[in-house]
Amino acid sequence: MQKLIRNINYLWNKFKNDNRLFWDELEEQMIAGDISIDTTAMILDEVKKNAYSENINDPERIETLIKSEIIKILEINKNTELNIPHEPPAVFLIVGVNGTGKTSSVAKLASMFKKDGKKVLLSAADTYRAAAVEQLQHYAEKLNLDIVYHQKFSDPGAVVYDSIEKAKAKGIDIVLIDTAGRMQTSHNLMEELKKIKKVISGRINRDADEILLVIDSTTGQNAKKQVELFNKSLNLTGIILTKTDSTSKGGIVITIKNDLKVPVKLITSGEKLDDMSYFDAVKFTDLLFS
Ligand SMILES: Nc1nc2c(ncn2[C@@H]2O[C@H](COP(=O)(O)OP(=O)(O)O)[C@@H](O)[C@H]2O)c(=O)[nH]1
Ligand SMILES: [Mg+2]
Repeated sequence: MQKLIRNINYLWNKFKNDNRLFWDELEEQMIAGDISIDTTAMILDEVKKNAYSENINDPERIETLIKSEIIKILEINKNTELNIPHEPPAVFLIVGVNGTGKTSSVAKLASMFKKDGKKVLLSAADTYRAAAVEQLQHYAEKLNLDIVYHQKFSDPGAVVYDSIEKAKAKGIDIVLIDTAGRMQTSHNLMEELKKIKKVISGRINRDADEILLVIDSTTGQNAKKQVELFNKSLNLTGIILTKTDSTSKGGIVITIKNDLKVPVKLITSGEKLDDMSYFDAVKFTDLLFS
């Protein structure tokens, strides 16, 4: 990940005689790091207030103040736990735009649960590309897991129906549903996903236990639009933030949390199966500043 604020010491010295320029530069860097304008202003207002009232004259302590404001935001209603009901199977729906990392996140989740001793079933509801099913089959083989798939272009709702029925019959603990990310229009995609959601609630008499949107951390401010769009149609329970090992700007997490109130529950940091972890506000903020 890219460092959120570069060279705070240098800036401090450069703008020694003009405080305003120093703060302006910080603001610019934070916005460039994908923190929204409003949230950046909120953070810096608080930081300035504290810096003045405590008479802080040290750029490193100002950085610490920014860090603690960010942690504060990320820890509000922190809810990274995945919802696993008492009565199996738990059903997790994984959604998101193409290429964000849905299928690989399904595999990483599966690997995580398998290590916990859970019985996992993969559901290949991205029926729009043959390669998508093959990719999931490959993971199922690698992890030695059950998988339900149909033919290309078949109804994804039917795949989900069969998956949940099979899970019930075989005493599966968790069903992980991989979905398509692209269709002719986002309207079609949302309608398709809503249909899948209905199939799920029809089978388990409750909503899907998790509806997780996969967001590629390198997409920048567009990620905010994706969260808004999917959340409006599907009522997300959380977000999986992928590719944090790349040169992404982590500020988008703060925007999602503060502006949209959807919790980031998991992050991935590489292509290996164990490159997934629960989101940790303090660790993540450390990463933003290191
Ligand atoms: N470096 C890196 N690559 C990732 C990560 N997560 C996913 N990818 C890669 O992103 C690409 C798209 O992933 P995929 O799961 O097929 O996306 P999908 O289209 O949403 O199903 C693949 O090449 C993945 O290996 C990550 O955390 N770090
Ligand atoms: Mg996929």
